[in-house]
Amino acid sequence: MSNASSNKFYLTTPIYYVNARPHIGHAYTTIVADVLARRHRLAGDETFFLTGTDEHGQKIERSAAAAGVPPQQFTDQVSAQFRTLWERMGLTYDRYIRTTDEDHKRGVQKLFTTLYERGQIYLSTYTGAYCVSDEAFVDLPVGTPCPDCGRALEQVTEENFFFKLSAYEARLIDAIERNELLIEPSTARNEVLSFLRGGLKDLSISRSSFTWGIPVPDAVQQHAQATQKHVVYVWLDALTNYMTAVGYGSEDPAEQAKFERLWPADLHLVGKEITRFHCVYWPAFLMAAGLPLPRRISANGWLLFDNAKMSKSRGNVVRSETILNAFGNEVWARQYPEASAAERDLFGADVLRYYLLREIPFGQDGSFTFDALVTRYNADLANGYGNLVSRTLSMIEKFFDGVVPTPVYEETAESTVTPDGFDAGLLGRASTGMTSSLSALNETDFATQLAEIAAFITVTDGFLTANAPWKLAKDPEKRGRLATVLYVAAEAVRWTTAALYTVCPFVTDRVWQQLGLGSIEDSRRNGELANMHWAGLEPGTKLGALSPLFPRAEKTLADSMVDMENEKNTPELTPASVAPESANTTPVAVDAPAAEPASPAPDAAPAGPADSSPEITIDDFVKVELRIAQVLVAERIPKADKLLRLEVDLGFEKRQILSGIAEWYTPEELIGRRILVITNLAPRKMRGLESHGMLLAASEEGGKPFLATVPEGVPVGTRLK
Ligand code: ME8
Repeated sequence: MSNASSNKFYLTTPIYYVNARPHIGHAYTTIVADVLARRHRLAGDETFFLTGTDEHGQKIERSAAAAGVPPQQFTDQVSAQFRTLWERMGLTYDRYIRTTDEDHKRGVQKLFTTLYERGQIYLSTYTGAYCVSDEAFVDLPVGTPCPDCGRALEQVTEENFFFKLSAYEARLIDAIERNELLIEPSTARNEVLSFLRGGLKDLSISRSSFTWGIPVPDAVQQHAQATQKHVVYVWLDALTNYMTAVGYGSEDPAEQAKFERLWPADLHLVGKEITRFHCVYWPAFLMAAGLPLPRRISANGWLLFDNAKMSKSRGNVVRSETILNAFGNEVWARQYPEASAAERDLFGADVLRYYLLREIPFGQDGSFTFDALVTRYNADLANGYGNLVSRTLSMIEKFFDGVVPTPVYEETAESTVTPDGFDAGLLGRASTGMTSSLSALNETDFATQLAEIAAFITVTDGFLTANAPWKLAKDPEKRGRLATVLYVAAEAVRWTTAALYTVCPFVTDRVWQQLGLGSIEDSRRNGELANMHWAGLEPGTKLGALSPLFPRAEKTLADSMVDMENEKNTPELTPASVAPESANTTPVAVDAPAAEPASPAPDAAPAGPADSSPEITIDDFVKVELRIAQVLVAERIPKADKLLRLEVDLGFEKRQILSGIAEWYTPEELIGRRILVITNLAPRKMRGLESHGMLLAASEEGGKPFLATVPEGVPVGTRLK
């Protein structure tokens, strides 16, 4: 392990959109940042870890409108959900920035003015396509699906300020090729380079058709003779958070000094879908403003659930809260019923942290499953680490009254417990695998590092089994060897614990206390963790009170987590309230071209004769996700007489749905109407357009479908069960 250094290390996560609540995809990047921040602190670096929320733009404005609250109130609520969750999880960020913070707004205005004054911005008119979901201008025809997210591109014709992005192509390529701007993994770097080689167009960096954003400074608007009021393009606003969070734009000398010290950022952690914004736009803005570029941008892959990217738009998300609650309440609190809520959460957070980093090779996509989470917990933490800790420490308790024994080296040639014998095995591994795990500050290959630790645990277990201390204890002649075996095992536990500290800060602290070493945070602060050397454990150390650390998780825990996820979506409606308008008809999902009958909710079945649908269980029914939606856009599709293209708002996102109701409903009567939608059908393409969902209606064979009605006052997005 390298000695304490005095470098600074400034790292960031993306700032998350507040149009929906956090899920474990957001937690993933933030956990990686937390692990790296802890490592740098451990090494003595002046570490600054930034996270926060991205709160402006059309998408957020629309979500707030759909929720029926003013945007500021809406963003306050959702931003607080992210922050509360990060606190429950014990994430050690140094600042939680919100793009609605005053100092951020000032900094963005300063950057905009600087770019304008340096001749990097001009006023013009943009006509073309915009993807509201990605908040991105797209060079494709309006109405076609966005190449990134598949949602329909919208028409925008606006007076905009433009940034001279096209002037930066060669300079960006150069910076990346010379590794002045490091991009990882190489797949992301190659993609960015090929995007750049394809040529760059100037970029619109203001919007004038809505108001929820940071105003372009008046002086700039006047000087440019803008005819509209402009707000700063949300990505320019958002990216600038990395500087405003550490003092850019402040008049306060202390803040200015902070910026001088911390900028440029050493690492931007991002998900792979936003590398272009970070590796093309962001460095170009900085070059244009004469500011240093971030040193490194590292893209994580996607967490997949049911083989698709976990995302709020697909609705296939898993909440971190489910894992905290399940492991906190059903595993930790079963062992420790008195445990505080904070302790339960931190235990659950450790399990999630370990699982995500161990299971998914960083940079690649990886599937999340509840079964794998439980299996991994039981295998690596309960049986592996937990078992090693408990068998080692309880034998020291039993055979040496809870005091770490003094090793005695025996010289017999056949003994496994000679200095040569065990040093070559355990110490050798400790000083290679474990040391690399502890000191690899810039390494993000967490899965390999954790596999090395798991391998070390296996070797130590094998060492204990081979030397059978419980047998040695029966022979007073073997007291010296017993002391040696248990000392070596305890030292191995200490190393393992130090190596796991950044990934599992809560449980490693407990082990540290049981080893008699006090708080692991104190050991981190006083440099002990950064200066590990073999045989550093003092013989004579009195162990702390022993108690189990990783109660086994039952296999059924995976099912309870699935149930918890479903309960999160508990409807605020009773099934009866969704009864169709016409009582003697069967509810059907109206889709195009052929409508497939959907099974009715058991309690909501109409009074008419039972139809021939096979009986289903409640488990079958809960698989269908029904939600209240509001129609935002409805239009006919050329050359498709029966089809309407709808854009509906689900509260947490907008969807495009094609529906075969054009013969019965005009677009005008649908716009603004609240309807019921089946939201978890896999998307499919019709007439080259994606349809993602079905409308629920009642209809007799071949007759007019009556769209199911929704009671007033129930928010858009509410789920029905
Ligand atoms: O893009 N797998 O915000 P966002 C892995 N506001 N990581 C995931 C993930 C998944 N399934 N889902 C989300 C934005 N993430 C902008 C960023 S930065 C100046 C502005 C993580 O709420 C991942 O880090 O859509 C991804 O890039 C980020 O959350 C996107 O969060």
